[in-house]
Amino acid sequence: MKAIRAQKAEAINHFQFEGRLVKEIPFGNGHINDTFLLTFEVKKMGKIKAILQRMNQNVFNNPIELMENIVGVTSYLREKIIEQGGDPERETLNVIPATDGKPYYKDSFGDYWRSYIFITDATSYDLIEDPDIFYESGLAFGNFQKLLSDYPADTLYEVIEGFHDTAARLERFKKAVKEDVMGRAAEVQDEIRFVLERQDVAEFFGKCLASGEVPLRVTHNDTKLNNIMIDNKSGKGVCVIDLDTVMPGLAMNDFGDAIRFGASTAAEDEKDLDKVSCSMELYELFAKGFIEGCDGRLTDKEIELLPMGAKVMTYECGMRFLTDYLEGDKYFKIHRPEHNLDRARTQFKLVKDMEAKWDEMTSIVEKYR
Ligand code: ADP
Ligand code: GN1
Ligand code: MG
Repeated sequence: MKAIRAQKAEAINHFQFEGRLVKEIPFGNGHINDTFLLTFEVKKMGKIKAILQRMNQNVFNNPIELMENIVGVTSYLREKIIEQGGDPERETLNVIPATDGKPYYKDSFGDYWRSYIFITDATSYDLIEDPDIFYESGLAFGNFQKLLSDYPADTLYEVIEGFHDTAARLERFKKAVKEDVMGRAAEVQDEIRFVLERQDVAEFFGKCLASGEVPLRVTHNDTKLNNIMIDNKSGKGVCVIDLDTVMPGLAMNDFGDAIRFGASTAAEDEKDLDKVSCSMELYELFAKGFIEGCDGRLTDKEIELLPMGAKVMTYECGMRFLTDYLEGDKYFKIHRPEHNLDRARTQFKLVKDMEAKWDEMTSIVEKYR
């Protein structure tokens, strides 16, 4: 963990925490931020947990705007949850303010930190253990989109420009191949060819948007399975987390990003590609949950294009991992030298598998129209 001790201790002293800090551990498997679980002992009240994160400034170059987005969205969700008789402390993220009242703290090294109430009695999964959990996460991600369907999209900052502009990402990829700063391109020629042969996939949604066939909505944009907390008792999706990339986007991409991660039969970084495939059973469960969760808001065209969302997001993510490998692993956290390459390979294996299962993928979503 790169966050240095002094920096973290400084941050901890600048949030509105109560009680005595009794434990702090690195937490979760996110690829972007440095996440810690803090435990405080509050007099006779016992132990209370909080999440502390050092935001990744390499990825998010305007953390203040990012936190403005998050405060806006979570306050809005809080109201909706209260209206519906839900529990606003568990069903949305809640920002714990810094001692000066701001939703972040800038430390003396220039890094930005934030804190959230810890969502208790819930788990974020990296692999599906019980298939029903994937149905429940589809329902919750669909419902998230429904809850935000009237959110004023023009108040949201674009925290990462062109985040799911796959065609623009393809151009950046080509540049990385050409510049080849690490001298790694020669050994990954097959993977590079795989990306370049599918230029049409990269351009697909840009064209749909330009022709007005599909609407921009307020979407999550990072719907992977470990960005949802599943209640330990009921097995239901309790809270959608990791709201860094909530921005105007496409419903198909929220569907697709969840499929590329959660419907895979193996981990995102599995080295044995024989283990990697897109499970049609899991795909169907998520599709059913997501369409139900959106509750009639998706147009027929959007439903028809859900399988394309899965293919585009998987292709895009593979291309992003490969770009990062070529650029010297500057974006995603890695835990071994060829980690990003292994990740890229699983994504391309999944794209190939989806291409083979295309008819089945399209007929499954038709059932839920
Ligand atoms: P990253 O952008 O690095 O993925 P996340 O915000 O997704 O960061 O946090 C990383 C992990 O920390 C999540 O996958 C989840 O396991 C855990 N986590 C984050 N926020 C909370 C929270 N409020 N309550 C419980 N666990 C959380
Ligand atoms: C990152 O933050 P995390 O780990 O939930 C990334 C996603 C990728 C994903 C691949 C802000 O998600 O876009 O799809 O890794 N988030 C950002 O696992 O780039
Ligand atoms: Mg995350």
